[in-house]
Amino acid sequence: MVLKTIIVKSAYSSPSLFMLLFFLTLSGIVQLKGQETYGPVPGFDHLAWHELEYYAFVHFGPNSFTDKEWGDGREKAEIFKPTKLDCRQWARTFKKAGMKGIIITAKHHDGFCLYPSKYSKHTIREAGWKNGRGDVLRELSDACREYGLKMGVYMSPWDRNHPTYGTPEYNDVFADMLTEVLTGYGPLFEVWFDGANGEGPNGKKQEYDFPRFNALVKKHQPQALIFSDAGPDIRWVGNENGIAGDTCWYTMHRDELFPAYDNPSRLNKGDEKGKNWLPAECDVSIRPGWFYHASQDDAVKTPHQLLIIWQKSVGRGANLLLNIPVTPEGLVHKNDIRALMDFKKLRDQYYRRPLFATSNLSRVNETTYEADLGKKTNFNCIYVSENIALGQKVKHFRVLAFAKGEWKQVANSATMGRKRILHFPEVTADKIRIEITGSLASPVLKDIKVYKTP
Ligand code: FUL
Repeated sequence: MVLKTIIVKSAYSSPSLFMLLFFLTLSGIVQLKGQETYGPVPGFDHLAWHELEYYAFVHFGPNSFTDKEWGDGREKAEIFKPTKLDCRQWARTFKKAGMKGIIITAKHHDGFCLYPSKYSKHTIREAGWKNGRGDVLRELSDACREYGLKMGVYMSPWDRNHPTYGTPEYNDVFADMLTEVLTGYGPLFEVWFDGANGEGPNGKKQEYDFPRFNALVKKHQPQALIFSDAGPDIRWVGNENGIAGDTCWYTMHRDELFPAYDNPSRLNKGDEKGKNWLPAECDVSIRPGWFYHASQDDAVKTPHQLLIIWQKSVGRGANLLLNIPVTPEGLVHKNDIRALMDFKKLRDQYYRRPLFATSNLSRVNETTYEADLGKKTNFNCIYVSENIALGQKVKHFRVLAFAKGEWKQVANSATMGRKRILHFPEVTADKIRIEITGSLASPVLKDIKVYKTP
């Protein structure tokens, strides 16, 4: 809401006034002319989350030993016996790959807890690993701290082992298990609730008490964002291929969503009229399965396949959660390491060295921005970004290049968001324009970068 619109020129010459203005602007108390917010806007935690862009998912548990994707909860705990578990190797690898965090399956559908939960008899303690004193979450939390990565947890409410599953008592059990995870391992950036809801050991399904689970997250980890089919903070992108919609709004009506919400195409696109900031996260596995299977060692996605996924997720303004299943030994497999590193090299080759970059675009009019490249430049790719702190406004836009004395369209696109990467046939030009052809409110572009990619 605009309380007051002011322009304080002198603030820029006084550091303390500038800081005050900066704070008031961020907090929405003061808005500069032309910088009005529109619709829902992201808070600090969402803005920080958007900046993460790319982080790892790790599926690990009894399934890694039984060659299954879904354990039925009757697996003997002792099968979980990693001989070389090294969370520092995971963290080192993911850090080098340019990832910003790790989300681990603390508990999958088989109910097995990778930490010694007091509320279950199907945990790493019963596995006897490290004489019953092992705790993968503890090791991962230490490794994340050491390597400066954020940590998140995946918790499956569906539990095919717990005897109370399918009764109201189970919601207490799950709330207690969740509290252990929320209070025992330092700050978490994301809590990932899997919406799957099948039968438990007594053949009954559970009615999950998500409001209670969400409240626990907000109580113990107020900065953590909650992912589930229904948000409340991050939405599923509607597929497990890691692909965001070409049109991708950060907004949706949270009230319309519910666990197991079955409208993938709406989740994929979002809703330009949405009342809530509910951005999409693209989850996908580097292998065909979520868990490790030796038979898939040669089916690791190639760096080029990963690049295409990147362009269709991060390049459309969403976040990419890439799953790397660790081996039964407890390590990231060498084929996955190679793919991650080569993918990083490829990304650097493509997007590390822009030929031109500016956050100081001149405005030709209300809807057209221009940048002078300074010299004739040969390029085939552009990155554009709008200031999402003011809300997401751009519905569609086109890119024009000034070549041979005239403006020529080189690309057009749906929504812009915090990052839009567009590739097009090579062009040589010394000026470019971004023309906003549809916008929910006065658009505010943040920056652009121009590239020549391989
Ligand atoms: C799904 C699960 O059923 C899969 O096993 C996997 O964990 C995937 C990320 O979410 O709902």
